[in-house]
Parts: sequence; C-alpha cells; structure tokens
Amino acid sequence: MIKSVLQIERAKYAPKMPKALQGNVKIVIGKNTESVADQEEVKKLFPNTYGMPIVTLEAAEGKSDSQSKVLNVGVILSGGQAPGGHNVISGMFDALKKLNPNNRLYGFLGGPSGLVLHDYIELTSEIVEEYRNTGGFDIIGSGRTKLEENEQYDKGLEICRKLGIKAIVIIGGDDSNTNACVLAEYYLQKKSGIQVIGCPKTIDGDLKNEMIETSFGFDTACKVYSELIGNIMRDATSAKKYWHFIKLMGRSASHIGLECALQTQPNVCLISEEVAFNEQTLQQIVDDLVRTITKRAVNNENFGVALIPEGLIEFIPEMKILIEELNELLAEGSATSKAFIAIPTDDDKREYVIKHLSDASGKVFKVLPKGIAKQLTLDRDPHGNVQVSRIETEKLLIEMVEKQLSILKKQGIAKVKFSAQNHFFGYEGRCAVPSNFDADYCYSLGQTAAILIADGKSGYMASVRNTTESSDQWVAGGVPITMMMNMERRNGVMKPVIQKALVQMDGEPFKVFAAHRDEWAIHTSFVYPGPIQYWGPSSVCNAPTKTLQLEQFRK
Ligand code: FBP
Repeated sequence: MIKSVLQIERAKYAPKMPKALQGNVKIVIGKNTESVADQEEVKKLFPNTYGMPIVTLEAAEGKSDSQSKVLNVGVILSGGQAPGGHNVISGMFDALKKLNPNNRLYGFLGGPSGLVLHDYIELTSEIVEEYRNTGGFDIIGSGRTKLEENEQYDKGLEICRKLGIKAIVIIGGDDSNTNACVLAEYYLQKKSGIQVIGCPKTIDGDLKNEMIETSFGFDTACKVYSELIGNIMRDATSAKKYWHFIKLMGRSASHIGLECALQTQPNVCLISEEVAFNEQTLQQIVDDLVRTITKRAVNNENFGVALIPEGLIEFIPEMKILIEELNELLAEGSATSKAFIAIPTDDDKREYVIKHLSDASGKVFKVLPKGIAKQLTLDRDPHGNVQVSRIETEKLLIEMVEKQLSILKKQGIAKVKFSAQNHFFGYEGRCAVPSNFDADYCYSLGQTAAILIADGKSGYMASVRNTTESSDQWVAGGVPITMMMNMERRNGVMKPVIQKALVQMDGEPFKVFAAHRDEWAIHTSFVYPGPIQYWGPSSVCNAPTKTLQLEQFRK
C-alpha cells in the first residue's frame, strides 16, 4: 500500500482510552434490564438473552495474575462504511493479544456473507499495523447480506468450529445488531459455546439510545460534510450568484443534516422528521423555500445554501402514500408490474401508472417533474422498495422552486433572480481518516468488545459512554441488545428490532437549530469549520459533535 505522509504520521497516533481500559480491568455487574417496549413479546423471543444486566468496566488494582485461556475471535464489518472501523479491529486485536499472545483474530471477508461462505483471513499484526487510524473498511471489506436464516447461522457455526472461534463481533447498524442478537440467542439455544457481541456503527447517527451515546463514524462524516458545506458557503458569499441545494446522506434520519446545520448555519435545513410531524406537503416545502429565497433577494442576496436530508421524500405524507402505492403496483412478479415492464415508451408507462394510482396519488405523481416521476417507478431494492437515496430530491426541489418563481413573476408578484447548483454528499465522508474522537471511541469499543468476550458475555453491544468528557473519563461497558428492542412491522410481519433513533422535536439539537434558523435564513451567518485537525489545540482536535454535546448537556 502506498502511504500518504498523513497516513504515515497518523499511524503513530495512540488512541486515547478510558482509565478502565488502561490497566487491569474488572467487570461490575449492574441492574437487570427490560426492553424499551413490548417486554413480553421480546422476552418470549429471547429467552436466553433477555433481561441481562448492564455491565461496566472499571480499573482493577494490582497486576493481572494469569493469562486468560486461548481465545479465537471472528470479526465482521456490516453495511455502509463508517470512519473508525479499522480502529475497532485494532483495539480488539490489541486487547486480545494482551489477554493472551496466542489469541487469534479472524476477519470474515465482504461482510456477513464471509461467515456463511467461509471466506476469511487471519488478522496478523502486519495486517493490523497497516490500517491503524485509517478510514474505510478495506481491511476485510463490508457487505449488506442479512444474517437472518437458521441455515446461515449453522454455516457460521461450522466455520467457527473449524477455526476454534469462540466469539463473533458484528460491527454494524441497528439491523445488523438486531441480527447479532438473534444469532447470539440461536447459538445459546444450541449450546454451541459461541458468543456474539455487537458494535454500534453508522454515519447516519440513528443507532443511539439511553446507553449508546452515538454510533461511530457520525463524528467524522459530519465534520467532513461540514467542511465541504463551509467551502461552498464561502464560494456562495464570494460569487453571490448561486443557491446551493445540498442533499446529505443519512437514510431516514436527519441527524447528519441537523449536525451539519449546527456546525455551518445554512439558510435552510429541512428536517424530515419535522416535515412528517407537521404533515407538510411538497408544495408547502417549496413555498417556504421560495419565501426565504425571495426575502433574501430583497437584500440583494441572490445566493444561499439549503441542506436536504436524503430520506426527505419518504416523510412527506402524500409522497409516502404515493411510494407505498407504487411499491404495491410495481411489486416484482405482480401482473401489474409485468404489464408495466411490457409497455415500450416512457410516456405510455407514465399514463399506465397514473391510471392505476388512487386519485390523490395520481395527482401528486402528475405534478412531479417527469424525470423524478420516472425514478420513482424504476429504482427498487431487492425488497421491492423505492431506493429513496437514489431519488434526486435536491433537483426536484430546485425544479419546483424555479417553477414557482416563474409563476410569481408571471403574476407580477415577485421578480427574483434564482440560479441553483445541486450537490449530494455521502460517499465523500464515509471513508475519511477518522477524527480523534472516532479514532479514540472506536479503539475503546474494540477493546471493550474483547474484554466482554473474555468474560463470556453474549448478546451484548460494546458501549462507551460519558463521551463529552475527556477520554480518560469515558465509561466502557456492555449493554444487552434486547434492552434496545421493540416489536415493529417489517415486510408485513411483526419482528423484534432495535428501535431506530430519529431526530426528536423536543431534543436539544433540534431546539437549538429551531431557535436560530429564522435568523440564519435571512441574515447570512455562515460558519466555515475547515478540515478535521488531528494535531493542535484540544478544542479544535477533540471536540465531539454539537449533537452529542447538546444531548449530553441536557442529562
Ligand atoms: P448503514 O451504516 O446504515 O449501513 O448506511 C450508511 C449509508 O451511508 C446511508 O447513509 C446511505 O443511505 C446508505 O449507506 C447507502 O448505501 P450504499 O452504500 O449501499 O450505497
């Protein structure tokens, strides 16, 4: 691997750790737990892993008297990349080797499918050294295969037995950790002796709760996007000729958009959860945008920046209904879908769809720009759903704003100069060199996972809390995954799943944003955060996200 100078210097960085992880560790057992909701149902489905206590790692006195028994562990990276994944692995590797130099760490390749297909490598110190403090998941690769069938679990068992693996660590988001818990339960029911530990990953920031303060990667990704947004803001104030519409990744949740807004103070930041809460229509969203653009134009500020969360379209009530109807109409293998595919021209396809939608959805579909309407009929994932991240919401809003402004002009109500640029930030941040926060947090998560394994735990998620304090004050431990679960309808069936954390209207980050956004809309108040700094004053290098600071401040 050819290394950049930054990579060479960054490799020397020793991640900062909580006091408890710096020497000998003892495990302190806390209170037994209950799931966040639907206790009876969740308990029935997880007889072996339900109700376990929260555990905390504390510094132990003296020297450890003996080495632990030899322990082989397998690790899986699941889902979208998030900065810091390599440090979870290096933290785990170091802790395992400290427990017993003969311990081995295996990496399953290409995500959960590696476990099922028996595709793996042993992670040696030479390999791990190459990846310390780097971004990406390329050490073993990632993938989106879901582990949810007994057959897959049994294939996993086979390879674990062959390699003498005693525990598997799944580094993933809410769904992957839900599946980690199902796997833990299955292996316990089978008395297989294989433990499963989860680790909270996702740039989307939607895997958090009372015990998990943040998912790793959110910090770095938001800082990278905020840098880019700040650069665009500076361009906008320099040229004073464009409105920039920037879509930001994050799936359903608007945490990334909200955090970037708190860091950069844009003129507009839409929050999907608020749109759903207020049952706003697409036209109302456009009218609000037009109002801001028009007001700024009065001050000769024909420029601005608007942040748009990736999942917005799903949260606009009429669009949600339209998408549901389209999913039904175009469900793979259905007669209507076959008829649709057989239609040769786009125009006839469009007419066919309109004819088969309800009156209300037909009207919504008709007013959408043709390109967007077509995207809604084409892009479907393997589960038959529209892939909202592929819908160019930023372009849709630009087109609708242009149309609305031209109507206002024709009516003689307002004559506004509007020229727009569109952007989509997602992949730009997912593999960035982890910030100090993510480098430290992930290394500690990896160490914690190894210690939980050595203590025989299964069905736990590694957790590191108190993260707005200096890292030596952080609190490492384990949280039973069942504690985070409730029952939700998925593909028509009620399933136990980890509750996804969306932006809360009464949460401190949203309240702070809401208190300032009217001011930011009209009076240009841009903040340019600049690139992540790895060396320098702590206030610059080690500060966690504003979301984390505001959420923890309230507690
Ligand atoms: P997960 O961490 O939940 O796997 O997803 C992160 C994410 O970056 C989302 O923000 C985005 O919608 C999705 O992955 C894109 O998926 P893909 O990597 O398959 O294009």
